[in-house]
Amino acid sequence: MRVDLLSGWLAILVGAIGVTVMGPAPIAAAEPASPMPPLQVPVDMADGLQRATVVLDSYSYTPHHLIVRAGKPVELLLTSITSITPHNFVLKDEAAGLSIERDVRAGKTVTVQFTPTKPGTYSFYCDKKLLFLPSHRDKGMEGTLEVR
Ligand SMILES: [Cu+2]
Repeated sequence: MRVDLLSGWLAILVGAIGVTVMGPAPIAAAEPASPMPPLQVPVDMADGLQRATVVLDSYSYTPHHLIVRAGKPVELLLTSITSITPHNFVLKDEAAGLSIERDVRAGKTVTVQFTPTKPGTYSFYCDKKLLFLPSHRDKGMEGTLEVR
């Protein structure tokens, strides 16, 4: 009886080790798939504008992190690639003098110009939503404007 009991425990032990060895490797905090690096917005030599195109999709901005210089005008071409869903671009920070809210209908491109004066990190986002549903911002449609 004692031998049976012992071999039973051994079987369980071996089984447990087997599972540990054979099981899938533990996945440590999965990183997001190839995150896009911040875009240092180039200055157009012809007109001095810091110009970039930002693609709006459901529910994202690409690139979602832009770096610009303070005191120089910025021009963003907001290009929607959706076929139905309207989006917008909201960038507001009273202390920094930023107050932009522009609708971007499906498939359209609109241009916004502004001159950031105060270095800092500001969020832009889409606040569109359907009744009772989370806003697009809640679904991840958000980005960062870094003013240096
Ligand atoms: Cu949206």
